[in-house]
Amino acid sequence: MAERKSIRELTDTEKSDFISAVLALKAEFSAVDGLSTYNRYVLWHQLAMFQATPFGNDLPQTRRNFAHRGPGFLPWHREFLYRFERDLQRVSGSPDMALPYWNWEVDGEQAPADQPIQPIWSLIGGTGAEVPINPDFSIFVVEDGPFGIPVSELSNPDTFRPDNPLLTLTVTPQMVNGEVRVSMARSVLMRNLGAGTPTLPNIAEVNAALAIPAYDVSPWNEGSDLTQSFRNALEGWQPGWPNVAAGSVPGLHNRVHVWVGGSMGPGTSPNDPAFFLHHSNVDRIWAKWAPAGGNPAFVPMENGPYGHTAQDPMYPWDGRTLPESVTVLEGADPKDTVYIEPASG
Ligand SMILES: [Cu+2]
Repeated sequence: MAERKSIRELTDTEKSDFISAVLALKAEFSAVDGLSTYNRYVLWHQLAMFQATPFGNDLPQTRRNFAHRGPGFLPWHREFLYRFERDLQRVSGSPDMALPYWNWEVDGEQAPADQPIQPIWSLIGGTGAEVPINPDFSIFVVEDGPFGIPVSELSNPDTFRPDNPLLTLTVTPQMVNGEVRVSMARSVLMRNLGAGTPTLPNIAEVNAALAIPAYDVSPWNEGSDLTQSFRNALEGWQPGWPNVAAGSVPGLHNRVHVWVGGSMGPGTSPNDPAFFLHHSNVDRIWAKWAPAGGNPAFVPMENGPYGHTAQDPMYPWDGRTLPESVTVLEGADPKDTVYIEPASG
């Protein structure tokens, strides 16, 4: 059983065990292709995000892909986290180790200037240091915490040896004759907290999503009606919702990615361990949601987009890309996950 707790409520031992297990996955390199177990999650997320469904040869920038912009968004990430958590348990030798969750809606109640100094950032390192690349462009390199690399080390060639577990993965996929080709490179963890959008979602916004009676609705994409699509509200493709006055800010889950910035922006966002803590909270919100008005817990049961319909296998666990097969409904199953709500707030 995996009892997922708020990062605010972990004991010091639970914190250090969790960080050690993540570092162990980053340091566990495949003898076949040199990828670490951790970076393989980065690769699969990027490849799932790169492929449009229904299939197409162009980048699915504004289209449903195998893991986002459709009803499969929540089941896909639930399966992804479940597998990551099993790997944490394996490397740590602790069968009860659980992924913590970052309840960012509590941080979203703080003044914007205080949001980047909440407990998560003392656990996994904070915002990055500015490194100008040219007069118009800077990167923000995380220097502190267990996953940081000091800027002074960036000029040291040893830093970029492929066996440095702290290096992040850059993945550039391309469609060549209907097949995905991938080139990979190494980078460092980057964050620019609060720069992309000034505040995290707050409790009222989460509650507004929880009040939506149905799981999802046709056309099963980023345009699904927010009075009928809990999934779309939580994923966050409709700017400003539920505060129309907020204008162009992205919605709940998406806003957290944008607010963290840096490595959390592109399809390789699992590079930042914040990804797993963020998605654990997204999954917790889903676990709290209950359909109302006689709506089923998951739709569509049939005739929906491939990879997003109940009995479809999910990429890459489709029996072809990887040998195992996991359907959307199997992904949606909470399995042994239990969320422990914080004692206060
Ligand atoms: Cu994702």
